[in-house]
Amino acid sequence: MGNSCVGKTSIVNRFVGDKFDHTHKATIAADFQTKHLNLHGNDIRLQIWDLVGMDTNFAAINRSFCRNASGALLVSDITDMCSLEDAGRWKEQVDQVVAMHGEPIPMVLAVNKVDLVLDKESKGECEKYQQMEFLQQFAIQHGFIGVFRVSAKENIDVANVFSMLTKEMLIKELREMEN
Ligand SMILES: Nc1nc2c(ncn2[C@@H]2O[C@H](COP(=O)(O)OP(=O)(O)OP(=O)(O)O)[C@@H](O)[C@H]2O)c(=O)[nH]1
Ligand SMILES: [Mg+2]
Repeated sequence: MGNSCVGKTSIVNRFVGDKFDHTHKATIAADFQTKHLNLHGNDIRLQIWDLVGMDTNFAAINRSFCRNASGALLVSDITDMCSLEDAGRWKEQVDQVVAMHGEPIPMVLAVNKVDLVLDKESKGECEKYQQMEFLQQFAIQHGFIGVFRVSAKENIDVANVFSMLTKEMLIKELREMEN
């Protein structure tokens, strides 16, 4: 989830099909793709829902898609501070509609398009809100289990975002099975 144009579809396409498209085709309502993973000997079929950008409000359609989710990836664009602030807001809204066994579902923050700031950063010209230290504080404050600066375009850390989220989802499932 995340604002429109932050790169949600691009992240899923990179992760599932290892491909990238420079053009923006707005997602209508929702798409989903599946990906098989093996994590620590566990065969996992991830069902990944790619929801419509939510600039205006947390639309009813997203609310219903979220209800059965066991984890969520919130995406922002590193060049757009509003999209980061909104990601914090969407997280609160997701917490209100979905809980697993009385607890919030694990959510990871992916700050996308990091390729666009790497040059600036090497010259020390990066904005504070684009830097990892700030983002880590932001993630802690908003209750994300982790934050990554990623690039769907350059394939930076995309797989790591999904592994972290999936591991946390798996831990929750296994803990629940033991109880
Ligand atoms: N430079 C750069 N551009 C990116 C990256 N990821 C996506 N883009 C571009 O950003 C634009 C929007 O990407 P989408 O993946 O369609 O964004 P979205 O969040 O799915 O958009 P909606 O479906 O409308 O909500 C496209 O032109 C992409 O090529 C990235 O990592 N780096
Ligand atoms: Mg899309």
